[in-house]
Amino acid sequence: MPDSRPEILFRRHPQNPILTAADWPYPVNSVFNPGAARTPDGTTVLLCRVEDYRGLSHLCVARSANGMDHWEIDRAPTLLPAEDCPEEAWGIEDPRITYVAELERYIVAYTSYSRAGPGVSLAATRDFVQFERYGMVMMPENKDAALFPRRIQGRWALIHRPISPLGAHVWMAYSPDLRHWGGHHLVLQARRGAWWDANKIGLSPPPIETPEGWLMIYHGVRQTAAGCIYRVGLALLDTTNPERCLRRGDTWVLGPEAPYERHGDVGNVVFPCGYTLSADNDSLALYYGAADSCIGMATASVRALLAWLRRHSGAPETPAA
Ligand code: BMA
Repeated sequence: MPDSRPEILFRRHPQNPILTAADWPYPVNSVFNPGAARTPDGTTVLLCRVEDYRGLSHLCVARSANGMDHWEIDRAPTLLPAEDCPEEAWGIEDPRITYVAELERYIVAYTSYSRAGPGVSLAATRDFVQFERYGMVMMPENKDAALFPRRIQGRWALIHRPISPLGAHVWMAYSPDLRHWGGHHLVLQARRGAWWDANKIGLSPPPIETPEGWLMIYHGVRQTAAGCIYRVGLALLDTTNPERCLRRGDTWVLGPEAPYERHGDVGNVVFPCGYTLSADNDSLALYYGAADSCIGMATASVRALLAWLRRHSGAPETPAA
């Protein structure tokens, strides 16, 4: 049994929330769940989910030299749902960005909200201005996807979260060309019962490659009589076979505590979709949606997260498909 409050691994930026709807150059209801990347000149790019006054979302870029303030926000939506695309009829949401050196492109995995429910789509970009769409690659109901930054045993690998009769668990799929996907494999399951991650889990930002394996920051949902609570936990996946979970933390490591996380359009939600990593490969800036209303940032040390996982993981539950 954990003998104390969870250790503080993530430190919220003192100016949180770092971005809100009031910062936007055009009228929007809310800005949240941003994907993140750092471009070669050191600029932090956030690809933010922006919800308009119809309730539909699109994506909009905010750029900052230090990743904390003085954001330059595109004057108009950067990526709108495609007009001729029924898969995006109800908007596009929750982007995760992976830089793929082999392709010299960022691959964005995002939720396409179709009338049949949410699915996963991919798009490629070099500059966050022009995007090449690959279309929907995971049929509804599916979300919380991100591409690994390099091929695993010759194939592209994607983490995704289908809703299946088994529940809302984390899976992997593989592709030779980013367009055709298969080889689905269950990786990590929601824990059921009273656990903080009992009812649904899903990848948060893309997996982080470390000397010990792929560090996976994931969100867990617990349904309560008062609604859902979205919190964040850690797992470690094997480097060469990421279907294998090596460690899984027992407690959450970030949960809704600050007023902007507890109150908003959907209260009690922290929902990271992106991070940037400093040149030392240790200092992590995590960008997250707070209460489906605004954007927060929290910093952590990758080494400290790995050390915590070594101390705090029970045996990972073996997925039984
Ligand atoms: C999830 C996603 C997120 C959202 C969260 C809380 O299912 O749709 O976009 O932030 O719910 O509402």
